[in-house]
Amino acid sequence: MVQITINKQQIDVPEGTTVLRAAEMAGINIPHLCDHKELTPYGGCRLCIVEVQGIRVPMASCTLPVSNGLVVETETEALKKSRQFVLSMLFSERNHFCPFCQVSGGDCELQNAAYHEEMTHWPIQPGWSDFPVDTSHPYFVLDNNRCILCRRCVRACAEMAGNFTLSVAERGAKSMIVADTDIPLGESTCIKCGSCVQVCPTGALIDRTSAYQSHDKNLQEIKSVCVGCSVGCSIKIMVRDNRIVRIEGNWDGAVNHGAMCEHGRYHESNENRVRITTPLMKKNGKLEPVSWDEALSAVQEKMTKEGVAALASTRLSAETLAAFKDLFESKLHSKLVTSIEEGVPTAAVAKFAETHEGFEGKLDALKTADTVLCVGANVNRSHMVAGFLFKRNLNAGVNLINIDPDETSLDEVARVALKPKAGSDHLLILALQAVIAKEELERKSLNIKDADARIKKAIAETGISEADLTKAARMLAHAISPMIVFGKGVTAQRDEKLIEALYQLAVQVGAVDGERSNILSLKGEANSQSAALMGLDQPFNPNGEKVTYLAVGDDYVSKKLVEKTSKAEYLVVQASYESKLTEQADVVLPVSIWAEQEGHYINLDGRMRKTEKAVNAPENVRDNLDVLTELAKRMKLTLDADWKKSIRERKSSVALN
Ligand SMILES: Nc1nc2c(c(=O)[nH]1)N[C@H]1C(S)=C(S)[C@@H](COP(=O)(O)OP(=O)(O)OC[C@H]3O[C@@H](n4cnc5c(=O)[nH]c(N)nc54)[C@H](O)[C@@H]3O)O[C@H]1N2
Ligand SMILES: Nc1nc2c(c(=O)[nH]1)N[C@H]1C(S)=C(S)[C@@H](COP(=O)(O)OP(=O)(O)OC[C@H]3O[C@@H](n4cnc5c(=O)[nH]c(N)nc54)[C@H](O)[C@@H]3O)O[C@H]1N2
Ligand code: SF4
Ligand code: SF4
Ligand code: SF4
Ligand code: FES
Ligand SMILES: [Mo]
Repeated sequence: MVQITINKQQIDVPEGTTVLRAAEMAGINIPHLCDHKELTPYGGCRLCIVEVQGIRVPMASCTLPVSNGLVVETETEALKKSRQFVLSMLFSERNHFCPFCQVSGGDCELQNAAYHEEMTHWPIQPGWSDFPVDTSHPYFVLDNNRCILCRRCVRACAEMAGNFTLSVAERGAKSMIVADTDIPLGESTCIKCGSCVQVCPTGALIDRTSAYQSHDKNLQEIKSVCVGCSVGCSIKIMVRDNRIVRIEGNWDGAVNHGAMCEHGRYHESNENRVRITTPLMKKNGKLEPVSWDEALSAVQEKMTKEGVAALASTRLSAETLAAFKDLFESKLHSKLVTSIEEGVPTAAVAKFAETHEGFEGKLDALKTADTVLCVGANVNRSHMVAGFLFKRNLNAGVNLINIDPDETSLDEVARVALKPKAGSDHLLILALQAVIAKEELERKSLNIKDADARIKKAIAETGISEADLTKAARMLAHAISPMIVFGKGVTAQRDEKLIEALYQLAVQVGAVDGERSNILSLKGEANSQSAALMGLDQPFNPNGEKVTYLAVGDDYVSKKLVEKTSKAEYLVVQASYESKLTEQADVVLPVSIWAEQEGHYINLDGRMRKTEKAVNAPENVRDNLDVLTELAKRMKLTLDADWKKSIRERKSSVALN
């Protein structure tokens, strides 16, 4: 700890803290623009200047590390004058005619800083010239005329998203934010995560969908968790008049620290499917609106008499999944009770966990890994924020080894891309182990006796050359902090032995060692892990049962599911949106979407968190859990499942916390 004095207040802060952050810890706000707590200090705007005893010139506090006995003043008359000058320069350089700007009036950090310094105008002639406005991006506009060159966006793109799309072109007053080699943003390598927009302190990066809709102070801010995938990013849902205006990453989120992906930030709030707003029943071959009473009576009558095959979405809350399991499995004794994922991303891992409880590690390990082995997981498409965690370090020398039969965009950033024949992963992993053993690079010996045979077999059957195999094996074995992640390319093989081989490889190279457990499967949807723990992971083959009950909620449905249920004798679909599935249903029960309900979720590395209700559902739409409870009640059944108990029925592959 280091002791410093800020505005006569003595405080103890950890070594390495900047004066700006130290002041913040003591509740003292030093005005700043280019600095952001989740980004590397840059020291460009000079607004954060402070007076340091013994030093003649003011110092930028955002790049000044604390040292013992440092005495700092943050609010003197001289500093105020200097800050007014700094701001005057910024305002006069480009077009800052605030009344025309969407962030003016509360959402602009530049304007707010000026008010803080009690400025009403700036005394310098504006001398701006025209800068380009880039409107080519689907989600935001870049207006360089409002840019103050703080480079927060450049740093966010690199340090949050690991995407390195943005940079500064030209020099001095002509400097400009550009994408790639100065091409339109909409045609660039941008992956549309929106991190740059979230950090921009001015109106230079403007969100298209929420522009001119309201100032932040008039928006309700509901802290919740994204249900876009199993990463489970912490979010803030910004709401006005029962409508989601915008979704932002929560800076305090333990998983994502503010970052989000396109799917979570934009898709989850900009829905274009058609909402179902009333119960429907098939009459003379056509779906017609009916009352809840009529719909539920019809369903209840069928379910009491006939066997039911039941399937639930893994986007539903743990409370709903537990009630679903209780109703169909415990109370109605249905033979087939499963989830929409059919255990494809989880069943093999859950099986392995029976003998290796809690063998999986935490996402955070990706942030410090020096070598990442990615097997059958396209983190450029699914679980994007998990990908961000190591892609940010690519420029710092992190090695990526990607194993995927298909060419994917992940190959572009991989040091080694192995393209084995689909389904040959087991042979390949065994061969990687063999090479590491043969070259005596093992951290822990696996006592491999058949190394040569393994290598020979893999070369013959996976299509991987000996040179590539050796290169990948050496890279992984030489890592100081290796991490293995795997996805559906692996788990869809439903082979517990393949999971075991990956685990052994992790042990062999020191990714798993004592407390360290740097191996992680990425799982599927938001509540993939809850469904797995409740044993909702059987393949869905509903032949034989008379009634099929699909609680899909607001999930997308695959063609496969539509086909599998096309011959159902009696099909009940509990859904929020119209689809081919609801078209073929006998009864459709309209239910709330993710933002209209609350409940618990377990993310891919075992974090248990609650999502909050942010908006009200349409009038005649009911909560997913309520529909199941009501159905049970009509059948004189009482649902008594406790989700916290239901998730303890099996050993978990990840530690729950
Ligand atoms: N944005 C977004 N995120 C999502 C989803 C979404 O729809 N959108 N969906 C969620 C869901 S439901 C799921 S299940 C997960 C899926 O997430 P992942 O588990 O990452 O699955 P995929 O993205 O399909 O990537 C699987 C990769 O495995 C490769 N592969 C196929 N066969 C083999 C093989 O035999 N061996 C190896 N090594 N690789 C193989 C495929 O080419 C593909 O690139 O993502 C979740 N996350
Ligand atoms: N054999 C086999 N069976 C499986 C799986 C498998 O890999 N193999 N996977 C299992 C898993 S993990 C799951 S989740 C299920 C369903 O998994 P899949 O069968 O893989 O279905 P999806 O591709 O996730 O999505 C269903 C449909 O919704 C559409 N869709 C998804 N997201 C969007 C979107 O954001 N916008 C629009 N407009 N359309 C979208 C897709 O185009 C697709 O047609 O199947 C499970 N069953
Ligand atoms: S949206 Fe994301 S990837 Fe695109 S420029 Fe902004 S930070 Fe970079
Ligand atoms: S676009 Fe915004 S975040 Fe980027 S440099 Fe300009 S003002 Fe800063
Ligand atoms: S990574 Fe997953 S949880 Fe995070 S924002 Fe994207 S979809 Fe949502
Ligand atoms: S905040 Fe310190 S120089 Fe910009
Ligand atoms: Mo999935």
